[in-house]
Amino acid sequence: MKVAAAVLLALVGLVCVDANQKCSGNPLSYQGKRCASTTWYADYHKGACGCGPDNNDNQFDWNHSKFVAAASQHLFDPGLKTWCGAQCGKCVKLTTTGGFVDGQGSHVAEGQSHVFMITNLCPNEWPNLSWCSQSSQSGYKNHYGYSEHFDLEDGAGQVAAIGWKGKNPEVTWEYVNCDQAHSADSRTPGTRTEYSQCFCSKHPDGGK
Ligand SMILES: *[C@@H]1O[C@H](CO)[C@@H](O)[C@H](O)[C@H]1NC(C)=O
Ligand SMILES: CC(=O)N[C@H]1CO[C@H](CO)[C@@H](O)[C@@H]1O
Repeated sequence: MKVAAAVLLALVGLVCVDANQKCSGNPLSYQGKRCASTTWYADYHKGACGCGPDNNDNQFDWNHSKFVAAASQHLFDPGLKTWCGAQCGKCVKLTTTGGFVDGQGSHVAEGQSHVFMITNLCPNEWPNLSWCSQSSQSGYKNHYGYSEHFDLEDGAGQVAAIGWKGKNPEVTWEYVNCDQAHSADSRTPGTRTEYSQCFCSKHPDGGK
């Protein structure tokens, strides 16, 4: 009986640690795909891919209102560039796992997919340290164990409209073709229609 009780307690303990996170393993994954954490933000700056006019820090309208995201540093640029990162203008399909981080979000039904273009960096610095602190010192994980993070722009309520705002759903992520995604859902920017306007599409080395 004692052994059974101990086993039961151990199992309950295991289940409770990450009760609401569906991803597991190292790196965290779910059904064979890599996992990431998500949050939302809204700002009026053109961001680290230069998606605004050359002469000021405004955004293009689409950079404010479409499905765009700030990626954590190692994803944004493996060489740790903070401007015109290698992944500027790439698109990621995010699919909810049904999981979330305890105390940092709430349940979103599993299997909802939307495609976001990377147009910004979520830097590894205050106030972004809990979500975007992946570095060699942290074992390339943020505080909640994820190797990648996407901060989703909600400048026009587009994250609220899909029911993700403030719920910060855990997702799986994979690269997809932006233009195909844009054809299927114009809330995803296209590379020819939209990303081609960004400074970093014209000067991928940052114009130096
Ligand atoms: C990162 O910091 C900016 C402010 O500099 C804030 O708007 C944004 O919500 C933060 N994102 C995360 C994921 O911490
Ligand atoms: C809401 C918003 O940020 N709109 C800006 C989008 O970008 C254009 C072009 O820079 C600006 O004129 C808008 O103010």
